Amino acid sequence: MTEYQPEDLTAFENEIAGIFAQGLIAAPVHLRAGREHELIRIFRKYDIGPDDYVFGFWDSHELCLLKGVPREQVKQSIVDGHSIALIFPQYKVYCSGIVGSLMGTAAGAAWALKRRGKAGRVFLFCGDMSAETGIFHEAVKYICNFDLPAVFVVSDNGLSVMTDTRAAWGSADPWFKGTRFESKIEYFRYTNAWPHSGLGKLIKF
Ligand SMILES: Cc1ncc(C[n+]2csc(CCOP(=O)(O)OP(=O)(O)O)c2C)c(N)n1
Repeated sequence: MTEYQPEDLTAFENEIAGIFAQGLIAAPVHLRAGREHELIRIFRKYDIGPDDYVFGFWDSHELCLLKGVPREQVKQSIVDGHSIALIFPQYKVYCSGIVGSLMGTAAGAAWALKRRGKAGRVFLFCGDMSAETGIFHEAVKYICNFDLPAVFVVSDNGLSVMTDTRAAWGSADPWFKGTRFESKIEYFRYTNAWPHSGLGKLIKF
């Protein structure tokens, strides 16, 4: 069970922001603030532990910490330029900077776990626009229909970079609201206190 508190996650992002502001990270960094309680709630609800797989995207600093990757290791990987696609195989954490790239992989991992009778579940964390992609729909349909050990977690900040997700799709709610697919989806809304990427000002390296 994770012992992280919301303020620990906030402090980590603030520390990374400080390092990035000094021009010491020559790569994109995506910071998040405002969803700490929700992420901790979900990690505790499912008691996500060493046997479980976590798939994430460009905004996964908090996920790595909550999954148990040592704080200094996460920090070093970010400083080394890997913030956008953090990968720690020994902790079963796999992230990608490509929209829609991991939903099929996550469904496949869940299928393999079930078929081999292995312990562990799959948790995929993505944003609201990512959740509107075709591959998200296909993968959720698959994990639902075969009752695979997987949960897709949607952190809805209402935006895709600077585009209003709901306006783009002409719907006030995500496509899965009120459908049977909700049984495999955790969904919450939040407002990100950081810009989509970076600090909102030009950083010189
Ligand atoms: C295939 C692909 N197209 C475009 C991008 C650029 N891009 C990065 S994040 C993003 C928005 C995704 O929005 P959402 O899923 O809601 O994520 P969040 O706002 O939570 O970061 C886009 C379009 C990308 N990384 N990959």
